Amino acid sequence: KENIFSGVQPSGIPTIGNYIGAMKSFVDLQDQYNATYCVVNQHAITVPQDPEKLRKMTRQLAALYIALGVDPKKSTIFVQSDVPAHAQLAWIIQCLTGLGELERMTQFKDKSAKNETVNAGLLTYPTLMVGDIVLYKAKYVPVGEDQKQHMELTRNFVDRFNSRFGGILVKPDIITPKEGGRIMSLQDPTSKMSKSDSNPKGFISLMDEPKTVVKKIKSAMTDSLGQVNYDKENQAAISNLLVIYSNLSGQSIDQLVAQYDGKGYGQFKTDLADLVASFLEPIQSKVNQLMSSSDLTDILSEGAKKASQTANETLAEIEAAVGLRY
Ligand code: AQP
Repeated sequence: KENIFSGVQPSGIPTIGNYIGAMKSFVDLQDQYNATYCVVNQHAITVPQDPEKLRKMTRQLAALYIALGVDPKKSTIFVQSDVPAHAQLAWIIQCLTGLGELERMTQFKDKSAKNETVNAGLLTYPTLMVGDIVLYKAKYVPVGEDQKQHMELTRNFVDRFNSRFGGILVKPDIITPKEGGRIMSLQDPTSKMSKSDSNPKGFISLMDEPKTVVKKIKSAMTDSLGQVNYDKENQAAISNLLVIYSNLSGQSIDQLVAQYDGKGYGQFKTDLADLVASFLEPIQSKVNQLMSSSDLTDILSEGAKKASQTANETLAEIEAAVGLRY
């Protein structure tokens, strides 16, 4: 089986955007591949985090992986800071990456524009991500479209490293969903849905209560055309809602457009809100149950053990190749 790796930052509660763009694939791909899924808490501290919240969100995110269907018997689930090889390798990668390359990353540009103080970690974030992926020799990385640029950087790094130090590393390919690789904000269809959006009406978090889901979907932006259509250019907001509907229901966008022909937005939004709320309900009760049991701690320590083994082997190979073992 080929290896896949991915991770989510505990920088907030994941949104349905994170689910549709990435976490849904975690579940769908785990039978076919040797899967490793990480809670990337070291990435999360590239912007300020409250320690108490970060601790809770780290556990909650791991519980969400499992509640969504990632099976710890099939896949390795662990927390990044439990495996020191990630930070160790990131240092080496930083020393092999040009400053200009990192300064060009759009995520760095966006996030540094939003934050008053910019720390060095926000700039070097992609080198930690490159390390995450290469440590597990991942052939595929299921992520949303916003990660395309970081994935290109990873691929370029692997090429450079392999030609300079010998072909040790695996060059990874991105896996993004056909529809849903970029779910947009409910309040602004030109910006990406983000778990750290300061306006909570822009996103639906996976832990939102049913009545919050209903409120957020009812107040989601639409347009004045009043016709449920898939037209990203002229009806971006309703097209985004259609993508969410289609991903959660398994119905195609064409089917949905036909189903709501002549029905207007009211019925469409009511049905979508019901769908989202009933999708989330069993997931949330599973998360709450896991959070209060010791099983989660056991799963994460078992996961860290397994991940460390692979990660330490790769790190040793890399250190030997660059001359750090003597
Ligand atoms: N809007 C989105 N649509 C589809 N996929 C998305 N992803 C993020 N936003 C969307 C994918 O979710 C995975 C986890 O993301 P992350 O935690 O690494 O951080 P991010 O990409 O920066 O996502 P957010 O939600 O915008 O987080 P914050 O607000 O903390 O920066 C990734 O695979 C990502 O592509």
